[in-house]
Amino acid sequence: MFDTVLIANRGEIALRVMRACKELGLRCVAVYSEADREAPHVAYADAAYLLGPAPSSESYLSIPRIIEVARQAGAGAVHPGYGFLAENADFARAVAAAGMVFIGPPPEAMERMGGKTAARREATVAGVPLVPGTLEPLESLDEIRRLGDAYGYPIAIKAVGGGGGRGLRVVNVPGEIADAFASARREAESAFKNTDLYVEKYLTNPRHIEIQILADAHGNAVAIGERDCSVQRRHQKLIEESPSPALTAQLRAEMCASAVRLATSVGYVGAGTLEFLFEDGHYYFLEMNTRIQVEHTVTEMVYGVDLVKGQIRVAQGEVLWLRQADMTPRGHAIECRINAEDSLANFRPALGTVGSYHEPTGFGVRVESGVRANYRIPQFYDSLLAKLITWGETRTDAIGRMRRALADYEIGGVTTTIPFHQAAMAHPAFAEGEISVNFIGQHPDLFDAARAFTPPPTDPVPSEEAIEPRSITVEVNGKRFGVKLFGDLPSGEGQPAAAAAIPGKRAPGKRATHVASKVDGVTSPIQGRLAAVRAAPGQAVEAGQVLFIIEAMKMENEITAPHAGTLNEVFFQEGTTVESGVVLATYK
Ligand code: MV4
Repeated sequence: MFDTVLIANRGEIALRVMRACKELGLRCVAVYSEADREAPHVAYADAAYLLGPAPSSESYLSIPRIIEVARQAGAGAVHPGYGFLAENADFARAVAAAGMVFIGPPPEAMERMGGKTAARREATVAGVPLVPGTLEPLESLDEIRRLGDAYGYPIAIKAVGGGGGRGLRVVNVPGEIADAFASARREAESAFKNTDLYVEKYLTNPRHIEIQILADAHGNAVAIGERDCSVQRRHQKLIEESPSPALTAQLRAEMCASAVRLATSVGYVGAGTLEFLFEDGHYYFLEMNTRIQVEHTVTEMVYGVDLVKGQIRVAQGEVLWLRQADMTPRGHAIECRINAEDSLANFRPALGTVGSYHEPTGFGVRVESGVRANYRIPQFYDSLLAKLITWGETRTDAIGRMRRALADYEIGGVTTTIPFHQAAMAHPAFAEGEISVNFIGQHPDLFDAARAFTPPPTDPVPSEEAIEPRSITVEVNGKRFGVKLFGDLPSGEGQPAAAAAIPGKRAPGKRATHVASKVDGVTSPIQGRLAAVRAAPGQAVEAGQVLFIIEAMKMENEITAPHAGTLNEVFFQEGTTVESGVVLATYK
């Protein structure tokens, strides 16, 4: 199977995936845009590659470049995270065509659940309840009028290619149909290049409840409970929790069984989420997200399952190790999304540099962060800085812990959603579990409370002075290297004597980067591909013994031990491309 995973993403999810890889003994390769050179996910990886000059999302969306880097890095698998290419069937196919494993569902399953009406047809076949509505694209305004009469108003006109509320129009009376239809079509055309529309009965005050599933490649699947994600603003979720305050054990079991039936019937493999609306004790399938989601963390806390490791393990072909009967919730978990946004200005994105930064800690507190102290937030990506998750024996306990953790969270220099969350956690309706997709709109007093929680603005803390030895970062042919400098560069002319580097491993205090002159090791004199590695940590070697073979310009070059001794670390695997001057191995 694979031993190296390329993570085609950034921010907190890239770090989350890399932690899972490391725990499974897998090497992780990061990719980054120019805007992300200083990003934490780059420093945490075992190796990191520059994708290209585009600072925007473009870099992370370039399928050919990511495949090229994966090859170059010797990756055997690619994890897409969420967003970017995670639900792109062409990307999954390109990864497979390059001989690598896509850590996600088969592209066919992605496509079967991709279109909204296609997913509705699959749900019908699997016997999963749907909001009353059409299964095929609409033909005429008359058809919509007939449907409105049949379901009763309001009705929703939705785009087949839709998502995030785009292409959704609510129709309250028949007279609004023509305009709503035209406007939904225009939005669908520009947003998804697909003008197909369909109609559903519109539920006016539903909850958003979703079911997590994990399926293996052998036809087994489990549902790992639900998440209530009702608290959202403009289709951006802000607070998620598990279990839902609205579900009984009976309804949970029914929804879980529905989700497993639907996932298995489309040949789903990996982690996935089935979204439902929930109103008046009834649940209705909406759509499926064929990826790991931001809020997977609350499920992990309550069910004791590592979902990202789960994704990797089923991608390795493992038979599912979880049994549905064991999937019972324990306690309660809540996630607050910590965004760089001003909740008092309509959640407008806030730019800036994180100055001081202190995460809350203690029992039942989890932080999944993509930032650090003295970090300039690139403006090109979404505003999610971190996720704060608390667990408690009860929902009340989890809320109390969240209030404490939010108060302990210090993020200097940027406006965040922390005051909004403090207000939400203190709100009596939230305490009662009285939430729906309209929660924020129904409680304008949330913003008065958030104002009271807003700290006075802080100045960004200037970056710390570099401490001795000096660490610098160099990029060679688009590959990132950490170089540790002892002493000064010779002034003016030329380079320091054979400055050597190894990629990645940049955890503070245990850096594995060295200058050749100070290192007792084996250095590569050339750039090329490691055709053979005949060295292992702890191995006794003799002077002149061949330790590596590097293929360069179609020639094989033997790299030998400079003296007898015992090897300490060997930094590269066969197939890796190494640069000239890189330390390949060290002596004890
Ligand atoms: C609905 C609905 C009520 N009835 N469909 C909005 C985004 C899209 N993914 C589904 N959405 C909705 N579809 C029917 N038939 C209400 C919403 C909705 C919503 C759904 C989930 C989470 C937040 C929401 C906020 C507003 C509206």
